[in-house]
Amino acid sequence: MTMELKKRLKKLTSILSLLFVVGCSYYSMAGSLPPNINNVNIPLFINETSEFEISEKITSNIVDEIAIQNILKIINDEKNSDSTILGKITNVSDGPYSFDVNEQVSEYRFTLSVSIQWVDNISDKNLIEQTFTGFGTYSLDNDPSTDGIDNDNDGILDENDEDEFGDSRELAINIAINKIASDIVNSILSTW
Ligand SMILES: [Ca+2]
Ligand SMILES: [Ca+2]
Repeated sequence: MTMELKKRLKKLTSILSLLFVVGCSYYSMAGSLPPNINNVNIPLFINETSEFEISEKITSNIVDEIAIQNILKIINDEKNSDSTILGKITNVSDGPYSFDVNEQVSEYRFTLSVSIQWVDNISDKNLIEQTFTGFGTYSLDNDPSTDGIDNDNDGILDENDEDEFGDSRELAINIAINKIASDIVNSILSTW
């Protein structure tokens, strides 16, 4: 078996096991879903950082992730919603992360922190109150598909990883956002 084929199989296996875990948590826990919570309203997250357009990106990513997982109905009418997810982007850090032998920056890391409150609008209690952090790694000089960096930290590198392409900093931001969105959905799933 070639290395490339092995890597592809490894990736497929990890996707399948992820689906399995998500599937199990959905089916085994769906029975005890908080009975009064059937839908959620997700206003645009507050951005406390100077990173441009980050609230739009992360809010829509979380809305999409919840819709894809089909766990709660998303409604835009705040007054009639059973629950609300309030999000705040509390911190962005973006800078040198590692250096080569010549003390030149070899990797930059974009890190994003988002604090979330998932509020039960009937009891006014927080179902979740948690801060989530995600990061992506990138190089200023190279294309993510040839930079020798595992940008999304999934163990698959460069041309073997179909996720590593495009503008390097943009990719790192999207990786951080995707990680946070999927952690938030997992956190919601784990409450029932
Ligand atoms: Ca990777
Ligand atoms: Ca790469």
